[in-house]
Amino acid sequence: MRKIICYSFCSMALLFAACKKDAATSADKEETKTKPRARGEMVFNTVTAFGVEAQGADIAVKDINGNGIPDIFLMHHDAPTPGANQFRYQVAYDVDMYGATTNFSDVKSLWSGVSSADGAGMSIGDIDKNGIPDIVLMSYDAPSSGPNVFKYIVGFNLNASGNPAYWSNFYTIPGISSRAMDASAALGDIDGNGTLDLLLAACDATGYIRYQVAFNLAANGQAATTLPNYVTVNHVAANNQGLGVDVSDLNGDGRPEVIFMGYDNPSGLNSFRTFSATFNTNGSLSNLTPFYQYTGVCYEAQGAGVALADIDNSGKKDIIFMAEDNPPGTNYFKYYVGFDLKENRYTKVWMTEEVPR
Ligand SMILES: [Ca+2]
Ligand SMILES: [Ca+2]
Ligand SMILES: [Ca+2]
Ligand SMILES: [Ca+2]
Repeated sequence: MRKIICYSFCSMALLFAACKKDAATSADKEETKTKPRARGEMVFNTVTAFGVEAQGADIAVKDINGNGIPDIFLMHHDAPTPGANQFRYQVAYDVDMYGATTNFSDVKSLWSGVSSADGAGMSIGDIDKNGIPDIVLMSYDAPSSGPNVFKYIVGFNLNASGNPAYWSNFYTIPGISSRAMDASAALGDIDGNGTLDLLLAACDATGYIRYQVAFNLAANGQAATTLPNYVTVNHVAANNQGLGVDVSDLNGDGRPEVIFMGYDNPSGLNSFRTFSATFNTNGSLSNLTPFYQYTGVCYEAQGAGVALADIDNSGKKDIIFMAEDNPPGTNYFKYYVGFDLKENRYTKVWMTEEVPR
């Protein structure tokens, strides 16, 4: 059984106490009327990762054991020296409102199809439309020369243990750069035709987030088409150590919103920086916002991810921020929940007010 340690970073809480106090406004009063949860509580979760070196990491949420309580998938793209790269993931079952649990699956491992990658991503959705969730694992293949490519594999029909009935072939989609600072993947029906599409994003070596869309995955996981060219979102950070992306209809109008997250790595504590937008059916973005920054969870990372899901069962989607901490020795997943995303009516930024910045 892997160990989970849930704790508040006392020093960090103190550090951010001042700005939190300033943020306590009438919105806080309004919230307390509608739900009993204590506001402003930051709970950082730490879970031991599955190796000492990663080339990408990601997080996803799905109730895989079907009991109505969210389960969290944590993925580490293992990059040993020497040895083949591997996707390794684990299910954290039935998490509480802060994303914490003591109940874990075993760790799954499979060859990731690459010997070197500049990032990795994971997403869960029912690609073959049989009512049973499927998992996509992607690495951003970084050959020694030439452009990178997104390379993904689908595990179809996950059981309650998180194991698929079978794996697809590997599929490749043209990349957005020759080098990158992490990559990520998210399933969503971007063109609105009822078949899942795969959003593939990477942060290039200069700090720009760019994406490609693999439209309409068939029952074997292969995409029908892609965008004619990749799309540039924006510059996120000159020194970036992680990228996350997730797609979800946050405002309930039937069109998917998207959040892109870069994990800025300045000299001190890292920060999560999010851009939000709405997808048009042609794969372009509307209402793309400037970045909005949240406190990070570590000083050095080898990948990061975000997931959009209602963790505290409030009826509103939350955002989970995760980075894979890279201290000397074993890595750790570190993550926390930002509750109840809300669109700022003026800036159009989808944000949670409960996390100090
Ligand atoms: Ca569950
Ligand atoms: Ca399925
Ligand atoms: Ca589609
Ligand atoms: Ca919520």
